Parts: sequence; C-alpha cells; structure tokens
Amino acid sequence: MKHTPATALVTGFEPFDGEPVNPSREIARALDGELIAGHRIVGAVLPTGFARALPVLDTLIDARRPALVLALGLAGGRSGISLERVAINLIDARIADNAGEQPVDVPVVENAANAYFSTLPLKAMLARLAAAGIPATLSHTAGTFVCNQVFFGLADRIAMRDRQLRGGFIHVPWLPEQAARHGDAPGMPLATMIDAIRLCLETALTAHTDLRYASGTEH
Ligand code: PCA
Repeated sequence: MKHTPATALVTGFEPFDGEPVNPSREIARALDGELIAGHRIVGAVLPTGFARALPVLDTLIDARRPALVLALGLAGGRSGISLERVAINLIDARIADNAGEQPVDVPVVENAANAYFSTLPLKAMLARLAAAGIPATLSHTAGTFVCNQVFFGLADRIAMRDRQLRGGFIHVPWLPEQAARHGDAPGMPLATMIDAIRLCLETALTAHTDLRYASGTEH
C-alpha cells in the first residue's frame, strides 16, 4: 500500500471590513501543498462570516482528517505575530461580517465551556520565532469576532469529540501596504509571515510538550 503522509490543515480568512486583501488567506495559499515535518499541508480559506466559517472548517476537518489544524486570521493594528492562548465562548461583533451579520453577546456554542486554551506548544513556537528574529508575542485575547468564533469552535470540537486532533489560532498583523494606509505601525512583509507560520508548524508538529518560561503580561 502506498504510504500517504499525515496532513496538517492551515486556514486563512477572506478579506473583510472593506479591505482588499487578507494576509492570512495569502499565507494559507502559499503553504498549500508543502511538506513540513512529514505532514502534507492543506491550505484553505474560510469565509469571514459567523454562519459559514465553522461549518466550512468542520467539513474540511472531516474530509482531510488532519493531525493538526492551525487557523490564521488578520489582527490589524497588532505589531507582530500573535500566538493565541485563549478562545472564549462569546461573540460580540463591533463590525458586520461579510454577510452583513453583526451578532452581539451570543455564545459561539450553546451550553459549552466559557473558554478553552490552545492545545499547541505556544511557548516553544514563540521561542522559535524569537530565535528567527520575527516579532511575536503570546496573546490572551483573540477578540470577539469571527476569528475567536472559529478558534473556540475548533477547541470545542477537540475537547468534546476529536481528542487526538491538535489545534490553535494565530493572528497576523497588517501587510506593510495595509499598515501604511491605516497610518499604523510598519506591518510585516508577507514573506516574513509565511516563514513565521512555517516555523510554527514545524515546531507544533514536532514538539508535543511545551517549554516553560514566563511570557505573561501584567495588563
Ligand atoms: N480577522 C478577523 C476575522 C477574519 C480575520 O482575518 C478576526 O480577527 O476576527
């Protein structure tokens, strides 16, 4: 029988909020088909909409049976790569999604936990990014929009019915041209973001226990 490599799923999001581009989508597209740490990468794009994002993700996981899911999204205004530690069971949309929906103060999953932690070795990933000189931090909020919804839905699936799956979420900053348009911090070139996510995948696919060192914040 022909051996097929294990799979890792990397998702990005469609552009939203009037932006012409979403770097998370470009990263997922760029990594699609690569072989990283013995895993074939499947890159896919999720709709930036509360009604469709999680069903699309679930269908992808059911079809491809990945060992690991790394979901990516854009967090405009942040200065580096944000390794998200916490998903919360709350949607509070400040802006409308791409379908015009703007739910406020509703849970992602009824009668589920209030929050989950990422099951990826975030501190090992952070150390790898630091060693490569790529600006990155641990983040303790993925917001209350579609990215947090997808992160929470993924974490709930892992906790409730897919325990051998590992998964987490990373926010990436503006591209340089987006940052310039918003009069914001410098942004990050796409090539750097792709390198960063490749390093994170390599680390997550090889390290099953995390490092232990302080990276919290006081506020
Ligand atoms: N960022 C948004 C949704 C899609 C994306 O790329 C968020 O942070 O929720």
